[in-house]
Amino acid sequence: MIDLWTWTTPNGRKVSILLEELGLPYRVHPVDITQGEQWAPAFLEISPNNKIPAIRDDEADMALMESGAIMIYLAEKTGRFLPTDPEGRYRTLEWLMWQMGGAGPMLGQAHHFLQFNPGKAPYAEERFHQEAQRLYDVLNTRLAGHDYVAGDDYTIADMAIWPWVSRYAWQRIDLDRYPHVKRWYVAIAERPAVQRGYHCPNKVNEIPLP
Ligand SMILES: N[C@@H](CCC(=O)N[C@@H](CS)C(=O)NCC(=O)O)C(=O)O
Repeated sequence: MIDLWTWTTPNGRKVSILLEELGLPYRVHPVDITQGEQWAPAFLEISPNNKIPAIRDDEADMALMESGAIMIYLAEKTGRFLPTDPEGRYRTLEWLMWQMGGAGPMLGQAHHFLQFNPGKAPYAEERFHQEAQRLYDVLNTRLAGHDYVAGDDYTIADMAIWPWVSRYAWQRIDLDRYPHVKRWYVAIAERPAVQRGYHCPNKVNEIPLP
């Protein structure tokens, strides 16, 4: 059995979507990060960086934090959603790292300044809005020539990026300006496993659709 500590955020949803796609049984432990539950000593034992998501896999006696590492772990455990041929494998890891090191942190800052603190820091609003648009341009160009970010197959890289794109409204992004991203986003939103994983640990809103 896998235990998942999570909350209704893009980083949390990446892992619940993957667990749903894999059909693995898992127990959910909600960590309400708006109430400081990420600082509880028991949670810090599993996630020393005080952030969700984190998992524990009893079968392997393995606890992990960091969504990218968790996704690689689950994909390798099951042999799914991380191709084994070099082109597929490294293209998947490349786009997973793009999300972890670029899209996630930058779009997170866009949420902070554009959605939650508008008017307080015009420079930061402009900087992170421009960076958001640049990232959507990069993704749109990639998806112009491929069904999914790593190529022909749906992989953990798509599952990592998609929940961040689902917050396009918070980022002041008009998906009509990125038609390939829009096509990819809507197709993934239609997957039943994505819909179940999105509403973990609870339902706060419908999946946004353009
Ligand atoms: N690089 C980490 C980032 C995780 C992260 O930023 N989690 C946020 C929610 S999306 C969190 O737990 N924030 C609580 C806090 O910062 O105290 C990952 O991908 O797992």
